[in-house]
Amino acid sequence: MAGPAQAGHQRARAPPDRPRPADDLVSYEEARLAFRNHGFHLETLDRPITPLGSHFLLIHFDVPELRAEDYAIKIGGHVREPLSLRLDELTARPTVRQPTILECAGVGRAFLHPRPIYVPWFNEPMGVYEYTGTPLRSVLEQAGLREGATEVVFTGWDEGVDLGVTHAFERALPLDEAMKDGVILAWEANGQPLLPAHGFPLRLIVPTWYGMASVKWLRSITVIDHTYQGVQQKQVYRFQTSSSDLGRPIRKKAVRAAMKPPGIPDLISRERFVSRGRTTIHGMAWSGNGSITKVEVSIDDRRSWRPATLEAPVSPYAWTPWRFSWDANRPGEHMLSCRATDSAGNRQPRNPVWNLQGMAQNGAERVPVRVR
Ligand SMILES: Nc1nc2c(c(=O)[nH]1)N[C@H]1C(S)=C(S)[C@@H](COP(=O)(O)O)O[C@H]1N2
Ligand SMILES: [Mo]
Repeated sequence: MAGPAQAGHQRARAPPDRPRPADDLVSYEEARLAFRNHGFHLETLDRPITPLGSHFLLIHFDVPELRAEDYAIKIGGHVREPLSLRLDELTARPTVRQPTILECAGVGRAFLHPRPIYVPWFNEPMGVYEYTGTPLRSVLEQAGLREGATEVVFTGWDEGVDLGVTHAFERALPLDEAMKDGVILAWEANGQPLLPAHGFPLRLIVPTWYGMASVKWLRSITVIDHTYQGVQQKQVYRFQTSSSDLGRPIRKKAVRAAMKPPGIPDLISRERFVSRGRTTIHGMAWSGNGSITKVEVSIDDRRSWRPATLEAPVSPYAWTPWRFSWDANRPGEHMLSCRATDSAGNRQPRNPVWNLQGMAQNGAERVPVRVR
């Protein structure tokens, strides 16, 4: 497993053979977390919908064992009429099918040094499943929001210990975010019941926020009239520049473009081999703060940039496909990169931006390719 920052890229320049034993190993804990929480299969990045099983996974504690037959979710708190809805009652409600991009806020953590010991993602914690579900807004409206309601808390069935605190995985959304179009209670992905690891039988989907907001294995939804103070909100998922900096909460996905690695891989280094000649590079781009207005590609390690061609996303909540024609006529090493700009004017930085928890990194991706 490659180490921090650019170590993976340096190793990629070694001869394409089994390398010497690594001296830049990630920790034992990180390796174990990486097995439980696998990444997106980048070779599927030219498909608008990610095949089941090729989407990334992030499970904080254990996958709870839940049965569809006796499942019901409670909606209560600061509402006029608390509800309990069974799965068959949920699926009888107005239903939408919605391809939606999910991305973990820990993206790019492995590029940072020093970094916290947690899932050592590079650029692969993302995916687009086509979710089937019902809009959250109509469920909240049925329960009837009472005067003074400010936030909505989503509680999962999974429980564990983080920062010494025993808790169920739980996150809150401000009321206006919870009421937005696209926020759904989902029971299917790609036309099949959610896989157990992805939240069976019911999960929340919040399209514009990083993945932690999309609570899986939903147990209850509670409307509150104050500011939620749970561990996963107030301590974890903050962009901090030092341990004394309280930081700002991580919320919406930063703009990012990802490239389907061209050609074929070397088994160990994952370096790519491409035959000489013209080759089309495919990728996807997305942002939690608007639509994608531009994607650029660099073939000289981010010195110069040329525009890629954009295609329409299959849903306003999915990613935007892009492609770029590369005349790979010079044999040898090349460093390819891509970067996106969104409709709010945000553009990816050239390099990762360090922060204490290793969150929301969106520096332009670097993909080493050997032309032969
Ligand atoms: N109940 C519960 N919901 C959860 C999590 C969790 O551990 N427990 N992980 C969150 C995080 S951090 C992410 S990135 C997404 C991952 O969703 P996926 O595993 O379906 O890709 O689920 C979110 N919802
Ligand atoms: Mo995440």
